[in-house]
Amino acid sequence: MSGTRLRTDWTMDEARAIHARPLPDLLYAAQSVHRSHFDPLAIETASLLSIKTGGCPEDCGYCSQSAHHDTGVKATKLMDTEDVLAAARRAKAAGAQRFCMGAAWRSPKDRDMDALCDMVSGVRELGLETCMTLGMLSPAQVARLKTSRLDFYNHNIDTSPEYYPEIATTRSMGDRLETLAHVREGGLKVCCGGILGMGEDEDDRISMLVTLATLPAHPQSVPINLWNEIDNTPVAARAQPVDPFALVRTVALARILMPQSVVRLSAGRSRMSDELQALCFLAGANSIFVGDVLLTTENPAAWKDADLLQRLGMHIAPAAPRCVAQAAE
Ligand code: SAM
Ligand code: DTB
Ligand code: SF4
Repeated sequence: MSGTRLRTDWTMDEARAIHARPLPDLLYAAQSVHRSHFDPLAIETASLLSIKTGGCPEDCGYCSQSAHHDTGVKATKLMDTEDVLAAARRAKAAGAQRFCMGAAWRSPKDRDMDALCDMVSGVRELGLETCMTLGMLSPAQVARLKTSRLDFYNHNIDTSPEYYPEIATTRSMGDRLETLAHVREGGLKVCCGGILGMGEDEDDRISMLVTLATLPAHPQSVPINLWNEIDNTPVAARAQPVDPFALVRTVALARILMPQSVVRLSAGRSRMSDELQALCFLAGANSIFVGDVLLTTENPAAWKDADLLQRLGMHIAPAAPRCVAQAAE
């Protein structure tokens, strides 16, 4: 297996040219890159738990949990650590490899850090990889989470820098990039991707991926979400259906620009056909969320995912699918 040279100097013109290739050529190129870095039959599984739901002060126009939109999602307090650990045990028994804990915050309060660190170390002791997504972090907060053995931090750029001001005003792309720098420099693995279907155009999707692929280091995980429709949000008024082949092209471009990253087909799978998911796997997606719910919206039932992988002759990766080059490090 080879090393495709990792590049962090991709240009928009190069990315546009790859994205515009005839679909069979694009898929062939993406498969070739995928096979030179990963077992093409193995899919990583992550489970998601909302440890603090709703009432978020941010105004992200796509989100059910923003206090700015009347979406019917009830605000809760931070869950007790024991309840989080019980959910993690269930996720492990159901076959998840990574446990991702999400909070509807702009950033965590320092008074919550002890509980968050207990959650991380407890989940880690169960033998699961740990991921959190809590909003913006300071370098000191990153250091505390790292000491508790947090593996990944999820913080999405969500869309292109050009379209970002249309979807959120209480935070900027610059804020997101600053937290990503703290996370990267603090030694946590970065999970960072975005959402399709919020009314962005093709160039926005390409620009989002070029932004990720020209960070100082590629995110180790790249979630590609299809917007899960939430009524009464600003995005509901501007959302456009995504051509299934546009999703496949986005996944393939992510795979080619970031050859060693795990690409997760994230929100929106409940509305994807089996055939579309299979095409996304062929294009280089190699991770999914498992479990009936994401944070506040639905995800396919476990039996459906097991049935799909079995029919495709694919399987859940026995361990998180390390890129061959990373495994050697
Ligand atoms: N509050 C933290 C933050 O914004 O980083 C963490 C939780 S937030 C819900 C995590 C990510 O979920 C967002 O950045 C966005 O990419 C994704 N997301 C939120 N609502 C979504 C939806 N309706 N459909 C698809 N993805 C969504
Ligand atoms: C990511 O990119 N997708 C997940 C995870 N990171 C935190 C969140 C999806 C949320 C979908 C909408 C909801 O369930 O509220
Ligand atoms: Fe809050 Fe995160 Fe939702 Fe934005 S995406 S409103 S920060 S929970």
